Amino acid sequence: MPVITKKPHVLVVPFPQTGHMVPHLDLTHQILLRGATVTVLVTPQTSPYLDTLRSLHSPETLKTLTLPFPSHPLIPSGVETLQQLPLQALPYMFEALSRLHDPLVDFISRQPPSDLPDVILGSSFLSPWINKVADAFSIKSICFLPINAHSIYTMWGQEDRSFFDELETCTTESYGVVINTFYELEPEFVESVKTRYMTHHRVWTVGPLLPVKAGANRGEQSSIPPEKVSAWLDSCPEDNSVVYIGFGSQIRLTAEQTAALAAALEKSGVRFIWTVRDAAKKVNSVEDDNEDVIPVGFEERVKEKGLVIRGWSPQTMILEHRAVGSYLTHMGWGSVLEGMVGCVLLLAWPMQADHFYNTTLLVDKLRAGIRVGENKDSVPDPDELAKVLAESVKEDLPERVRLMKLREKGVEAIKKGGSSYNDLDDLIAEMKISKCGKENV
Ligand code: AWU
Repeated sequence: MPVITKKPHVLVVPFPQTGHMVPHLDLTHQILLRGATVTVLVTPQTSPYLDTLRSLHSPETLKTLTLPFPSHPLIPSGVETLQQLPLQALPYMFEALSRLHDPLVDFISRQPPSDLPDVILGSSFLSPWINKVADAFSIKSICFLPINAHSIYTMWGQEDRSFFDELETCTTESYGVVINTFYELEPEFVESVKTRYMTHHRVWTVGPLLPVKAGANRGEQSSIPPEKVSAWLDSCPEDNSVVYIGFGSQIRLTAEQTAALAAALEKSGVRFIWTVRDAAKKVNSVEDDNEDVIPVGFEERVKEKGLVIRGWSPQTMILEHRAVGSYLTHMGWGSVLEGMVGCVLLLAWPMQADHFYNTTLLVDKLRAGIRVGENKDSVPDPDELAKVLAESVKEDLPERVRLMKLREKGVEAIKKGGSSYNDLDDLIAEMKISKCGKENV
């Protein structure tokens, strides 16, 4: 007879990269609202990600376990997140994080029975060692995926599975998976993940995961006071007249791409906000040293039309503002969902990883976006891009209409009684049942 744990104690182990941590902590907020007690494993540099959650939940229900980041010969000391490194450093990050296994097992072993976690909710698809920690204490390891079902289906269906093989294995070996998507967006792919890969139905679709607090920092402090950005947007008289340009936390454009984009913005005449990653934040950059360099004189020439934010922008606030009508994006999944919820037209310039799968889903299959760039090496033609930018802020584009319909389904999914809301309830119910029926207090 399974034992019901009244308030499950969930150990959350996020992957230290903004695009993974932000939705993972949005999910953590949802399970805290449903009565769970949570301990989040961080290292010193990722502990600030919890500040917004700490302002919303008591230290009795939201606890922090801070462990030192394990050193690695190919990761400069002081670096603890992937966005500070080029994507090529991912294997080194895997190796470093796997050395959290022993200190985490040691920490759990020293807890009184009443403080033992009942379940781990981790990024085991990028940290296989998490499943091993769960096995050591005979508790469930539930894997959180900040990507969508179509990406999972595509990655695991590929011929060359060298990179994905281990990711798939440790995900399918977990007790179940939580996906930041909504069933109505991609039913055929959600069903495939259930039947073809997980071979069970412990697949919970809980998205779109929204910011826990409107206007809160997501990942880093905004480089410009958010109120200054919103005042700039408030000064734009027409709704949907502004293009937002942002490429997430991992991508930096080359100087050539930056110049082409600047030329297109100038030619288009559109109003815009452009977030340019702070090159100084990158460690051991393997990219062009003069990356992300805004052409001299550009900002002066466009100062009546555009706002350049160097570093980090209050992205969700921007995307939700009435003045913003389109979003030139790298198609990182969290940003795509934020653009959809913000009712903006997606202008897709996929760069790496799942960005291509997200573009196939949204642009090619659902026809709810427009492709404007090919990959991280392509350089757009300024004249062609200028035309697309000018066109993108017209309200009647068919792609925008289709995106709005998807948005309605996503908003319904997270409302009480919706598919994502119900899956969150089911997830909590599953967390309350211990894996082997042992007595949980
Ligand atoms: P986003 O989904 O854009 O993630 P990335 O930063 O691109 O990182 C994984 O996310 C993908 O699978 C990977 O391919 C990779 C990864 N933000 C902000 O508030 N201000 C800024 O200036 C820039 C970003 C926020 C943004 C979003 C998050 C980035 C899932 O793409 O609002 O919440 O940072 O998410």
